[in-house]
Amino acid sequence: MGALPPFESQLASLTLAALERDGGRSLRDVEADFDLLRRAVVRTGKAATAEASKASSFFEAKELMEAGIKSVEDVFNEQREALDELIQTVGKLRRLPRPVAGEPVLVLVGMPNVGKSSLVTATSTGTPEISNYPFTTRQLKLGHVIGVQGRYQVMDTPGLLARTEDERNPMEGLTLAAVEHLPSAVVYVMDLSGTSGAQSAPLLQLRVREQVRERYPGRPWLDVRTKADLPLADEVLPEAVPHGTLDVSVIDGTNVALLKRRMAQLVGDRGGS
Ligand SMILES: Nc1nc2c(ncn2[C@@H]2O[C@H](COP(=O)(O)OP(=O)(O)OP(=O)(O)O)[C@@H](O)[C@H]2O)c(=O)[nH]1
Ligand SMILES: [Mg+2]
Repeated sequence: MGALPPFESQLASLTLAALERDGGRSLRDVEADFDLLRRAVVRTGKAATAEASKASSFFEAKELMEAGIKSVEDVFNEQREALDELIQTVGKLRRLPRPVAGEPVLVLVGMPNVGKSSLVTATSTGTPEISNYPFTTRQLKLGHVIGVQGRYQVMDTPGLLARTEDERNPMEGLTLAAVEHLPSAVVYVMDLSGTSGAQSAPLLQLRVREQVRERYPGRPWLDVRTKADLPLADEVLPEAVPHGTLDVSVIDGTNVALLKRRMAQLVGDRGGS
């Protein structure tokens, strides 16, 4: 998979690992079986050609050729399962939803339960085609939006947790791979009301924001505080809220229209990064 672009390569690895986990065979084994089939076909063909070249008459050569073709067919049919299995595995990879090459991707990054998916629903023009990836119950979703300045894609990601890079699970890795490798802009989604659960406590969300921001300093970035219909949690001092954060609520509609415009601007204004 070395020939694939980095994001697609990571997507393929995750999917293959998931197929194996679900009782399928590894791509390496499927490829090894197919290689055995290929070698057997070539070997049989060569042997038949060598036999036919010894023929002393046209008719004998023709008979040997027909027998040779039959033996190649027999070898192929004996092991054709290996080819079917390879075709099936390739088909699964082909059907994976992939971001459209070159089209900007707006990645919603944030901790679990902070309101990322609600924002996607509230800001999408029409119904985005949401495609689910098969490797997890926590899905990475990709929707297409027709914005004022053209098409762009919205990636609704499962939450990032507060932990070091080496502790991250594959889904978190894929979210970050999207930010790193795709022509992306980041909407960092925070719920500072303290109602997203202990795992997504406001101060942890601010810490994860710093971590991701430092890692991708060049990405176009928008900070959004969701659930703005609720007050800030006691532990969050107003000055701790990042400068320029947009307060949004999907419950009372606060700044939803403005957010749509800011999102479109963000993908239109990628500065080639
Ligand atoms: N009060 C209030 N609740 C909200 C708002 N937006 C989302 N919620 C609630 O917050 C909860 C989580 O919202 P989701 O949009 O599923 O959050 P998420 O970040 O996609 O969650 P995961 O995908 O599980 O990480 C839901 O119960 C929503 O109803 C808001 O603006 N105000
Ligand atoms: Mg969600």
